[in-house]
Amino acid sequence: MLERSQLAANALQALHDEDYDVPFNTQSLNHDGLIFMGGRQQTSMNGDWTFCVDLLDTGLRQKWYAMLPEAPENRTEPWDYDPYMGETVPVPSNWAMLKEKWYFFEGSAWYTRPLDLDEIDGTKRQFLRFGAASYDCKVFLNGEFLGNHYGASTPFCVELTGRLKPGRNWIMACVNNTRTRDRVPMRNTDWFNYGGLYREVSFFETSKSLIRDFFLYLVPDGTYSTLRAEVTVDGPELETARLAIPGLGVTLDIPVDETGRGKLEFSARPDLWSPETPTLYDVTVRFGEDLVTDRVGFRQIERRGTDILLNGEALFLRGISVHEDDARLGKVTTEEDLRRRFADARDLGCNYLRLAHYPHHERAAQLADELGFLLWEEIPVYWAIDFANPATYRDAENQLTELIRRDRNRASVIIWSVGNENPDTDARLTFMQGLAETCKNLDPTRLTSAACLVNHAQNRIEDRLADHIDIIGLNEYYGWYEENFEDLAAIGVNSNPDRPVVISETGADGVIGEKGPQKGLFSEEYMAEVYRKQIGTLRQLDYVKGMSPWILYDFRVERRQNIFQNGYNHKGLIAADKQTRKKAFRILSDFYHQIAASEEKAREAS
Ligand code: GCB
Repeated sequence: MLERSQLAANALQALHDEDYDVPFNTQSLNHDGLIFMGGRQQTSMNGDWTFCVDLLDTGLRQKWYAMLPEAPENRTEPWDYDPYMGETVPVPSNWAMLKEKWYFFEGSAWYTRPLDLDEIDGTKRQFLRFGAASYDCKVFLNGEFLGNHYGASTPFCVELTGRLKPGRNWIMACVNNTRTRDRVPMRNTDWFNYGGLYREVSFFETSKSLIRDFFLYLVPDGTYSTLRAEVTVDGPELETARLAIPGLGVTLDIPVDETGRGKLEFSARPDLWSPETPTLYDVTVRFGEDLVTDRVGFRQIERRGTDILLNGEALFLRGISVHEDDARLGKVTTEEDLRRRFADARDLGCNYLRLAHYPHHERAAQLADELGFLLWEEIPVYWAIDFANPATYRDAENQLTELIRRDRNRASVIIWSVGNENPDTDARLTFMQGLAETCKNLDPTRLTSAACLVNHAQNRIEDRLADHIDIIGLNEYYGWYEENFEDLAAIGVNSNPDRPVVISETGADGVIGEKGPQKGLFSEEYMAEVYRKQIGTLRQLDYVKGMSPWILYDFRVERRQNIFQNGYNHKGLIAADKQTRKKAFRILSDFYHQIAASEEKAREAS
């Protein structure tokens, strides 16, 4: 911590230092530091944190993080912010949702709170875990910088071992949501730039030896009879980790090598997980004193020609896209919100959701596992990205790795998507190919996809990326952005994909209530008509193996400001109140229920 006399000198120096942030942009908090969390006891760090927005980055320049707590009357130098007093905000939250004057704020904000510990157990290791911080988060403990994380939607851990003292410790986080060219996403998106610590923060302890990573899956060889377990451990050397799956009568030792990795394949015949029978097995792994648990489903997803098969059976993905957005809470996700989301998807007749355009709260995939929904998960390689910049690639690959490591035990997740509507350049191809390979290296049990491009002159699907992914995602807005609806039928005829196509987006804005027009663009009626026509055309294309129209709920976005939009994208089948269903809801639900009924009939007949 800074001595008092240093503060004034530091304040002057800070006025002229334009490289003040360089030492902090380390990205040292990344996938390497992630820890498998299943079943771990955690102390919640949610609740009130003192808070201050800091447009000019005065805090980093003046080193606010190094100030000691002091009563104002005892301070001997003037100060621009006291992290230990003043306004508080709840964590998790997005500052835009807390005060009108913070609504459009983009920049740094400081969060401070105490961590009180009676004593420090020297036989243990201590960590903080942040569920997500948007976008850049620099973490400090008792005035010391511990590292920085990039990426708005994936978790990260910070090790505190050896740095804590008995009694009061201070945690500080500087969270910055500035949109810059080298980030993922870049500067322009069609969703609101919610800043803040908007997912749970927790403190936890482990033994010296710990399980960092655990991946358990059905080997996708078509026999449905082999499971593979992979662990990564760290800490004092032990030779084995013990795996138990009581429901399968499995208790086995996984040998661990000197690098801390272990892998084991064994025979088992689990009941298979599917949306109709979402069977999950309780699993535990012990490594020394460290114990983690999970609930894991086993299934095989594959593509064969233009088919997508789940457990050997061809299926149609009856989906809907969804953002993480709430009129009152912003990007903060609650259990109630997630359960409503799945209930609405169920009413719609869905067996599948596209979680757009970034990793959603980890609870989403846990619930999908339990309730029986298939998921597309995605990282925000969205629109313009600085594809030629190695730093951008590092960021994207790290976010992808964090997402995969967080969710790869979730049977519900069947697709990793590596990008959305990016221009077809060589740099983009190399970038996205690299990401698709990363998916396969980290996870042999899922398909890859991306929202690909159409050659509008020739009216056919054409994207060099398509050769490097399993499913061609297609965002098409015929009847909305693309006026000539007949072109969709032409694309259908002119395209001859060798792999399945999933319509990852389609739709139209429909504004309801007094402000909504009665007819024409932005009317509920027009939107319904687009759905009718889309369904009429798409149902005839035999290589279209699923769809996730845009979108379940209306969502907030800065760039849409016409008199009907008012800062919202109104393509939701349900309005922003998450209650009022528009006419198009019924049209899609009739279609999906029909498909489900005929699949059911076929199943009964076979
Ligand atoms: C798209 C984007 C999505 C937008 C949507 C729209 O193609 O992928 O993020 O929100 O269109 O409504 O324009």
